[in-house]
Amino acid sequence: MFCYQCSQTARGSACTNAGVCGKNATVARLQDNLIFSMKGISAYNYHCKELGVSDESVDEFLTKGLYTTLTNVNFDIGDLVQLALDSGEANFKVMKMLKEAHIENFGEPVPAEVKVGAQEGPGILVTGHDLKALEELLKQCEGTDVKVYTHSEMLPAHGYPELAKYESLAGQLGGSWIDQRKVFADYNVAILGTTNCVLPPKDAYADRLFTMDIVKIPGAQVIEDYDFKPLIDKAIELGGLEAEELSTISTGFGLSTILSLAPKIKELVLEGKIKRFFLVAGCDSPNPRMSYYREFVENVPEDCIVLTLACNKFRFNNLELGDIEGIPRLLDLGQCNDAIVAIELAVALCELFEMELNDLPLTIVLSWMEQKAAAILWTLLYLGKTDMFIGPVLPAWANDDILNVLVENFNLTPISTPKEDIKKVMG
Ligand code: SF4
Ligand code: SF3
Repeated sequence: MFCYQCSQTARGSACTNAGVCGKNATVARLQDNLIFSMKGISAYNYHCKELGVSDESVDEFLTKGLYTTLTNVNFDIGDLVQLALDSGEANFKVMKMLKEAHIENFGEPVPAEVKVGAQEGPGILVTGHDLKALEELLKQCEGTDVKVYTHSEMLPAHGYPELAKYESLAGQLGGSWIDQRKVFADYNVAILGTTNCVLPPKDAYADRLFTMDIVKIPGAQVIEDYDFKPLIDKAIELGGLEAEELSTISTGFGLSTILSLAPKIKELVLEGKIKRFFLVAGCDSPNPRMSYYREFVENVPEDCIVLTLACNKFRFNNLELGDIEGIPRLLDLGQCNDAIVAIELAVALCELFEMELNDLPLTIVLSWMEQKAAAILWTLLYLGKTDMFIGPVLPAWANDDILNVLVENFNLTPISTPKEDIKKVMG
């Protein structure tokens, strides 16, 4: 444990073995876990509020959860596990609310083939999750020849009809957040960071990096009140990119699109032509073990479908997986907050096959990096999903006591090797 939140803290520096107040290590870690999960919920809740929607019960949960972690309030090992599951419920509500707000504002996503690579002319590269920011920027780029490119978690924007309608939305540059220092340096464009996972800039692009609103990074200029003029002016001042050879990647598989395929999917499952669905999803990180996820997808049997969301998709979304009688074998459902789409899809599959969630031929293989992934993990646990794989490393705040609970109650399994894990699942 590591706690230095009150003046009683050991040696005036930190309680690391046990709290002077009586808090034990497992309680401290469960409190940390709760705070991490609430940070994730707050990120999504913030975007909901930007789009004008809120849910009193989510706000109440955040207040209660934070109060619980105050000094000498709650040392119960059972209560804090329940609160973690409650955080999963609050995150379920907030992801659902955000999805509905996205659909209300930008339409429901439809499959899109996105051009990857530079096109001729001045450009702006937008990274992060904030679709409202992207929409405002696209509006303000109208009448200019500036091309707007997405990066990392902004890729799914191309699937939303009310964003894709803007001519300036040109394509995608780079992959997940981890390549930003190279991609931002390589392309001479103005850059906008809308949410988390923006790194302090390298000199090569510091003068053309902008953030906005709550996102502030040393060395970057801040856009206020959605006034993107300084960003657009910078893009024009920088001059044009040279066109390079383009490739494409697909995104935008919304719930309605997939449900329209439900009769065909049912037929293929009953005929044994689709054996299993894998949701391979989560964060990307520079950990060398992240190569697991590409290798996993490469080795998924040909009679299985891979669903994905969030930024670990860039590990494998350039693979050509083909289709099973017209059903694409790789379906990108969107951003990390679109985990709600995967959940709604799982519920629909339960109805389609008249099965319980854990009896579905669906295996979830997660990677986590930051606190939104922690909130999503707790959502899946709150829904009772068992037998999930998690990597590339186990959460450091979970000690043996906490891991035992997760293993015994949910059979949450650390990733091993792709081939061994696939064998375990497929039998
Ligand atoms: Fe130590 Fe307890 Fe104070 Fe934390 S709250 S610093 S564990 S005495
Ligand atoms: Fe990625 Fe940060 Fe987690 Fe939104 S952008 S999934 S890491």
